[in-house]
Amino acid sequence: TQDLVAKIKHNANKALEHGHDNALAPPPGITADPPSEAVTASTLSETNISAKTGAAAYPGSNETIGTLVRVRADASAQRLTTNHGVPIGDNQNSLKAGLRGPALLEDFILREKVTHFDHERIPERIVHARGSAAHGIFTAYDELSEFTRAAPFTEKGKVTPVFVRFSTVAGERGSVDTARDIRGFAVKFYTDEGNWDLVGNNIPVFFIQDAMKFPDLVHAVKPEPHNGMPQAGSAHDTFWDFVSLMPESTHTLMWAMSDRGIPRSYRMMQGFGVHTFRLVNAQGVSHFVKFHWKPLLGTHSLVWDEAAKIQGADNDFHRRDLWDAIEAGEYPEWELGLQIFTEEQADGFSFDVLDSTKIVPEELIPVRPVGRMVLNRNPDNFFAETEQVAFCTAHVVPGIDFSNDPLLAGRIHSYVDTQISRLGGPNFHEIPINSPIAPVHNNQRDGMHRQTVHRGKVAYEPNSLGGGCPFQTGEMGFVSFPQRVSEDKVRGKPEKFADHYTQATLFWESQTDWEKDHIVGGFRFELSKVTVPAIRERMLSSLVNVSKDLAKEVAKGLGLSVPKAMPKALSEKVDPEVTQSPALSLTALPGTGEVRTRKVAILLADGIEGDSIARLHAMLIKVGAVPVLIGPQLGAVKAGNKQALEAKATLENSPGVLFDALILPDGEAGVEVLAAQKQTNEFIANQYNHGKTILAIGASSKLLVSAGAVKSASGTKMADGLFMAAGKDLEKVGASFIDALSKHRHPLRGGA
Ligand code: HDE
Repeated sequence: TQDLVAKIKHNANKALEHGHDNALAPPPGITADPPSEAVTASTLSETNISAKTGAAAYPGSNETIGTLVRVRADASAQRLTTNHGVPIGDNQNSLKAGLRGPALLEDFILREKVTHFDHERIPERIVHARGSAAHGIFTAYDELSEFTRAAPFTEKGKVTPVFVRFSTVAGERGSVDTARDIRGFAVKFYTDEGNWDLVGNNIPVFFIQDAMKFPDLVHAVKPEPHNGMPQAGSAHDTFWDFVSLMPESTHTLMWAMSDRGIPRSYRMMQGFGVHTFRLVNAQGVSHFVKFHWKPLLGTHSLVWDEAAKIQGADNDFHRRDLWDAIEAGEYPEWELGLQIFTEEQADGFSFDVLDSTKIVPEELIPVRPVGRMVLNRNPDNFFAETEQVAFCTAHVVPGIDFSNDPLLAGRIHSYVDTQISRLGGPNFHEIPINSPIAPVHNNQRDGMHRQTVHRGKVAYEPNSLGGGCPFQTGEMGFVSFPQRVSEDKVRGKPEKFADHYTQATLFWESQTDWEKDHIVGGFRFELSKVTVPAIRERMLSSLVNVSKDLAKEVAKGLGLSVPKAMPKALSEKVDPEVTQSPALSLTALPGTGEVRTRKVAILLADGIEGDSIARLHAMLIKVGAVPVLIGPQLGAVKAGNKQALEAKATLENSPGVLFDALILPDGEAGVEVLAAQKQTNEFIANQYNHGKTILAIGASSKLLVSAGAVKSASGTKMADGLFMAAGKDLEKVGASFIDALSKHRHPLRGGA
C-alpha cells in the first residue's frame, strides 16, 4: 500500500492546488516531523491516523494541522482558474456582444464568480455568533486511570490537539467584543478515540435549569424582535422581564453583572464545563466531575466605562488581543482542574449537582489540576475554521459521560441539530476543522456534500460480504454508564432546584467591597435602561432575597425605595455548607503575576527627554510587556537621544482605554506639545479613572494635574498605582511601575 499511496499521492494538477512543496514543512530550524505523506494524500475519514496525537507540536504549529493540510491552499505563483480548474484569461471584463453590447448568458466565468459570491454567507450561530478561535495542545500532567479512561488522560505527558473558540452570547456575528455578556469557552479535543467537545462558559453557572426554557431565555436577551435593538446587550426590557420572572436566574445574574461579564481578554478568563459530568474508568466505575479552566495570566476584567469606550475605539478588542498574542509567540495557557466527587457525596450536599444554577464550592471539593492547554497557532482562515467549527455537547469519548442535568440533556440534542441547518447538512463532520483525527468508519452514507468515497458494496450491518466490518467494539468502545432508573415519567423538578438564592448570596458575600460596588453598578446600568417600572421593581424585590444591602444600593440608582422581598419558591431555610468562598472573588485569581503582553502606552512629542523613555522601554521589553509609542502624529520624534524614537500610533487613533498602563515623558518642551493636544487630558483621565498604572517622569507630572489625577505636581501622597519620578531614580521607579502593572488594576482609585 505504501507504493500505491506514493503513486496516487497527487494528481499532478491537484498538487499545485496545495501550494509550494515547502508550504507543508515546519518553519526552518524546527525538527518535528511535518504530517506524513500518507495523511496528506488520504481521504478524510479513512487515514486520518492517530499518529498525530502523542507528539509535541513544533512552536507555532501543532498536530491538528494533519487533517487540515489536505485542504490548505496557497495561490502564490499560481494561475487564476475557475472552480473547475479552467485557466481564466480576463478577470476584469464580462463577455459582451460588442463593446457596448449586452452581456451574454454564455459567460460561465462571470456567472460562476457571481453565483458563488451570492451564496458565500451561511447562517450565523443562533447564540455565540461572535467569536474567535485558535489551535493548540492539551498536555496531561498525569495518567488518571483511577477515574477515567478518556484518551487525553491515559498517560502522563500525553499531548492532545485542541481547537478552542471563545465567544460572546447575545450579539450578532459582527457585534462588539466588550459587551457585558457571558463568554463561551468551547474546546474541541481531537483525541485518538474521537472528538471530545467541552463546550463551556467563563461563568460556572447558567440562567436556567431546564433546556425547556432555553429558547425563551434567548428570545428575551436577543435584540427585541420588533425593532432589532439593542445589539449585544442585556440592558433592555425583554431580558429583565424574563429573568425577573425566573428567580432561578438570579445566581447567574450576579456573575454576569459582576466584572466577570466584561473580561479584559479571552486569555484572561476562566472556563467552566458548568454541568456535572461523569468520569468513568476502565472498570466502569463512575465519579461526578466539574471542569475548570484557569488562565495562567490570571482572571482579569475591564470596568464598565472602559468596556463601553473600547467598543468605539476597537470593535475587535478581544479578537485582536488573542490574535496578536499568538502571532507574537505569547501563547496563552490554561490549567485544567477537576472537582471529582462521588454520587454519595453529592447526595449529601445542600444543593443538587444536577442543577446548573449551582456551583460546588471549592471548600467542599477542591479543584485538582490535571493538565495544561496552550494555544499556539492562529487559524489560516476565519471562515473555514472559526466559523465552520461545530461544537456539540454530544461529542464525548469513552471515559466521559453525562449526568442527568436536564439542561445538559437538551444540549445533547441542540448542538448537532443546529449544525445541520447552519452548515447545510448531516456531513458537517467532514468539514476539515470538524473531522476527527481518529479514523471514521460506519455505514452512514450520502447526504449533501459527502466527501468520503466509500468503497465496496456493503453499507449495512450485520453483513458477511464485508467480513462483518466495520465491527462493534463492545466494552472497548463507548458504553453509556448504566445508571439505575426506576421512577414515574413526570414533568417537574427535584426539590432542591427550588432554592434560587442561597448561592447568589454566597457569591455576593464572597466579593470584596469594590467588586460589590461593580455588581451594584452593573445592575443599576442595566435596570435603568429598562423602560417599564414594574420590571425594575420586580427585579429589585428578587434582589432583596440575595442581600438587603445589594437591593438598597441598586434601588438608590433607580430612584426607588427597597420593595418587599419576592416570595421564595422554597419556604424552608437552606443550611449551606459555606457562606463565603474566597475562590469566588477575582482577587483569588491573580495568575502568575507576570506582566507579559500587557500594553503600556508611552506618550511622545518633539522635545521630550528621550533617554529615560528608552531606558523604561528596554525594561518593559525585558519583562515581556508591550510598550507602544504614541505621538501627536506617526513617525520619529525629536527627543535628544541617539536612537530615534518613533511613534507607531497616534493620540487620534489609539485612545487610552486600549492600554493597560501609561508612561508620560520628561522634557518641558515635549510636555507642552502634549498638553496642547486635545486628546491628552482624556487619555490620562481615562487611564486614571479606570485604575490603570501610571508613571509620570519629571515635567509631565503637570499633565497629571490637568487631567485631575493629582492635586499638585509636587504632591507626595500618591494614589495606588500612580508614580511620579525624577529622571535619576528611574530604575527603581520602573521596577515599582512593573510591579504595580502586575496587579492589573488599582480598583480603590478614581472611578475604577
Ligand atoms: Fe449553548 N448553544 N445552549 N450553552 N453554547 C450553542 O450551538 C444550547 C449552554 C455554548 O463556539 C448553539 O453551534 C441549549 C450552556 C457555547 O461554536 C446551540 C442550551 C453553556 C456555544 C446552543 C445551551 C453553553 C454555544 C448555537 C440549554 C455553557 C458556542 C450554535 C439547554 C456550559 C460554541 C451552536 C461555539 C452554542 C444550544 C446552554 C455554551 C443553539 C439548547 C449551559 C460556548 O446549539
